[in-house]
Amino acid sequence: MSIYKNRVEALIKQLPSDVDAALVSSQVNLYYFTGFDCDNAWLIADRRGCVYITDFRYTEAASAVIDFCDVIELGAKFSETMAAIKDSRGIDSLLIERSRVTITVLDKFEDAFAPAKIKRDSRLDDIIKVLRDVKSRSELDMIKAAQAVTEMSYRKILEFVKEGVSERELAVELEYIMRKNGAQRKAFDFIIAAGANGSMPHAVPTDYRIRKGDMITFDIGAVVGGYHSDMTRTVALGKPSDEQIKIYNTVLEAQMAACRYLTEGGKGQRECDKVARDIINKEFNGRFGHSLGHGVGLEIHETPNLAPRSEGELVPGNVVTVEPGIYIPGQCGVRIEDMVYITEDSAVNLTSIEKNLVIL
Ligand SMILES: [Mn+2]
Repeated sequence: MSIYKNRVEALIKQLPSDVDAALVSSQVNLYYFTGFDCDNAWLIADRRGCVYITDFRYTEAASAVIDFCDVIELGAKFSETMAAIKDSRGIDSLLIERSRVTITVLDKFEDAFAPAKIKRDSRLDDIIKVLRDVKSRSELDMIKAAQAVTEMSYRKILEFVKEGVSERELAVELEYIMRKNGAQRKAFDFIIAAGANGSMPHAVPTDYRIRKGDMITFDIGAVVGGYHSDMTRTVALGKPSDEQIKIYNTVLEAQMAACRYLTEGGKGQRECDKVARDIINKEFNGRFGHSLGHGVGLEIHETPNLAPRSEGELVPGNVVTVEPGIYIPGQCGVRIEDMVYITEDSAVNLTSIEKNLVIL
């Protein structure tokens, strides 16, 4: 597929002049550059092109998918295979993915490629990040497909929300529904938190049984074609208290204001976070303790971030979440999260589930 060849060429074009090659070894980035998912492979890209190395278990399948470079089978010794490639391509220095390589693996690379110099800086991570942050049309379509599965499944799971059902039962049922609706897998361990558990932003579903008067937060997502979706909704079972309604409407106001900032063409990452945070802090100071949003794509959490310390600007093609929350320890929590696609002078909300408080 030429999209993968184009991605590798974009990487090669950005190789710094003081290095001969890039060594991609993480599963997620190998998938990004080849379209082949493999947990034991390496892509070496230099100014002459690239070569993909994997072991016997995957060579046939990899060769069928990767049509723009040679697929080499790893020999009995990792270091011998790599040394032969280094010699034949004349590689004297190479970049690695600093943020993804363990010290054990680094030692293995240094041994296999000696005397070539392994550069330990983060330039390769930075190049790949910039490429991956901008979603192509086909990537956006995958994210939309993942969100469609999430929304279909969410509508279905609401039918199961009754007094006495546990968070865990809902989580298990939801995963089953999602898989039946076409999800490759769930995007992350669902957060389904009822009543007081809702005050923990990353609560793990428990055996707690839902009661009348609880608010229930669903933070859920699916994976389709390697791409993730991410959505949060909070609903009430039975009549909520005035305080719960006030908390909900404050989060909603903050969430919609941040979305409006983006649709009006705002690009500041810190500024977007601030729009939502200021609204919440006026009434519930300090109860919104995490950042506003994050990038979504081949991973559930990627750059760019919308946070108080973010420094950059969003660019067209970014997909970010907008997910403010209010958390009152021991009482309740509310979070509302949409995924938003950034365009030249606006933004498109990829989430279409109702945001006003739903009372079941
Ligand atoms: Mn999220």
